[in-house]
Amino acid sequence: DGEEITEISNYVEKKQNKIVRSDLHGVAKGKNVIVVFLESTQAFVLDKHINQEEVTPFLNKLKANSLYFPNFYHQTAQGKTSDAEFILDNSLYPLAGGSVFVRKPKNEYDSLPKILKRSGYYSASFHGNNAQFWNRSVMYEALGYDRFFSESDYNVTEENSINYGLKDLPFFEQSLPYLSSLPQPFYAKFLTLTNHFPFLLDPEDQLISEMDAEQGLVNRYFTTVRYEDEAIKSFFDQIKDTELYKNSIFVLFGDHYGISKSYNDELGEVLGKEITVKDQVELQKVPLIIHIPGLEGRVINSVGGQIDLRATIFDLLGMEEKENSLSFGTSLLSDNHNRLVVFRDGTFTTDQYIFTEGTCYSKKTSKKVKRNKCSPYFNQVQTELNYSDQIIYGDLIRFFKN
Ligand code: GP9
Ligand code: MN
Repeated sequence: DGEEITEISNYVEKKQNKIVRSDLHGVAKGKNVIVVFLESTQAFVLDKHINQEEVTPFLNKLKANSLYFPNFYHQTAQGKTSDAEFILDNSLYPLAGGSVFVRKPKNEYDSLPKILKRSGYYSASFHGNNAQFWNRSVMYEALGYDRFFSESDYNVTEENSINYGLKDLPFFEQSLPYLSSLPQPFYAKFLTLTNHFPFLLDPEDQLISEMDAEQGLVNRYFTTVRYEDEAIKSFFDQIKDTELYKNSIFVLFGDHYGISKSYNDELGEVLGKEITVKDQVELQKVPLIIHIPGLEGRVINSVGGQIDLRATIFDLLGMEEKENSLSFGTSLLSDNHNRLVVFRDGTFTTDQYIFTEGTCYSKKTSKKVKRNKCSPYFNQVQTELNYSDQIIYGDLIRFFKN
């Protein structure tokens, strides 16, 4: 095990040392970190109109006043939301099968809550579903959360819930008093819920008219995203009235896709193009918006994935990923090295190429290109996935002490 750890930590260190500090390093030092998971929200909903109506009017405005990352991908597998949580908190890859939350909750982790705790941060997660779903109540112990506000902490009724639980609007409304009472600085994670398959909505929550395409599910998706957008707007409206606003940064990101590839024909109709194998990878882009009150908006084009979120947050807080743990993310704020986004199935993308299903594609032309454009990355892709698996299956973090 000793050898294994040395090999992995050498790899991680080499990767981390390539990074050059951005001018944004430390701009949010000491601030609260509020992360909002945008359930099943893919990037194509941003700036999208359905029957001349904006699908995400609030997020569109917010991203103009925020750090906005248009080349950001989800990297989840079967563990869906729980994978997104795992990746964010640990900067490791999810497992190829099942959910780490369910399969490895007894491991030792050096997670975001734990690392931030060493800098005096309190941490809490907020979610309107029951505490046992995805084994959260158990896994959150291992991840070091101080408090989990779940279904039993909310007033959940027939009227204010749908599908998996509390609707997003009452969820944020009822969460705010809890949030205001947390010791500061804190890391708070909000998991939204309403925009979840099969995208059900009560008539009063339908704020735009449904599209009239072939598939009801695809039609409904845009209306539940519109509702989610409204809930986030109300959250911001409420928090802006409190002291918390200027003492916090807000990280909003999509946890995974909402429309699976079985609906590609219908989705293609809405997006006005036939969805190719290469497009299928591009559809895994999810929104990433980091709002820092007082900081001017900026588009950051770095190609990256959820595994890079933690390092990016550390960068803003003036901390460094490399001081911490065995992890694979690098800050998205510095775009001056060869960035690579690895997906669980071995698919990967750089700023120029996509490799999927055994074929290399140019992002610019969408055409197939020679394999040697992609082959220089093959090794790194397999190495990272293997190392990550070794860490999880071998419970290696328990041996890694800085
Ligand atoms: C359920 C919520 C949704 O608590 O996290 O889970 P998902 O199906 O998206 O993984
Ligand atoms: Mn989810």
